[in-house]
Amino acid sequence: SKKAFIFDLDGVVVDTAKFHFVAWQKLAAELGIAFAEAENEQLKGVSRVRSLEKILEWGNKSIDQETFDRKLIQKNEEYLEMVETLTQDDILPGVHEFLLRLRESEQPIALGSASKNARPILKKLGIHDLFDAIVDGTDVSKAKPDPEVFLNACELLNMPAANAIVFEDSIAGIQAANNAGMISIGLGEAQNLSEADEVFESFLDMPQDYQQQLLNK
Ligand code: B16
Ligand code: MG
Repeated sequence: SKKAFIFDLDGVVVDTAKFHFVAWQKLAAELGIAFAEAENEQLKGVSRVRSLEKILEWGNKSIDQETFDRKLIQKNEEYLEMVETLTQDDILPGVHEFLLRLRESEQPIALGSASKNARPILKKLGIHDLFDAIVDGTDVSKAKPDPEVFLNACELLNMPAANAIVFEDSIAGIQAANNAGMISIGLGEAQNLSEADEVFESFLDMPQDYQQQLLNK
């Protein structure tokens, strides 16, 4: 039967976290705040505004609103310069094949991301048109673990939440899917994503019969 297949973007479809890392690290350095991989990890799935708030909290710094806004614009411009270099080769292993398989069996597909840059990124990757619905950071008011982003996606696909399967790499995203009553599938390390219904290191590690099972459910 038909299912709603909902994909997170960063960490599931493409590794843009490495670009966020470079841009945030530069911004943090300008503010005299230490920023390493561990900090970047904690910003996965977190909105742009909330990310800068967190960095300032970690550094015990405060800046005025104007500087805050300017820094965010600067960060995003640098991030987008790196996004410009993306090609189809940057799609994470197994994702493109899985998307094509879903299209072949006429399953509804949506994107559910916190990023405000989701549409241009999907276009750069050449897979924008494989999605029947896109819900991103420009469409929602409540961040993951709030289920808003995934519930909106289901609404656009005209599918009940109980029939949805969410692919996520962040803890907040898995919680958002669980809060929506959807099946949650984690991509990444099992120990980080213990709340997910199932975890795979990548789409390549998802057995063919498991994929088939999802399609038949
Ligand atoms: P932007 P996802 C999230 O994407 C990223 O994981 C997170 O690091 C980023 O801050 C957020 O998007 C906002 O992105 O600055 O492009 O609006 O994992 O929800 O697809
Ligand atoms: Mg993510």
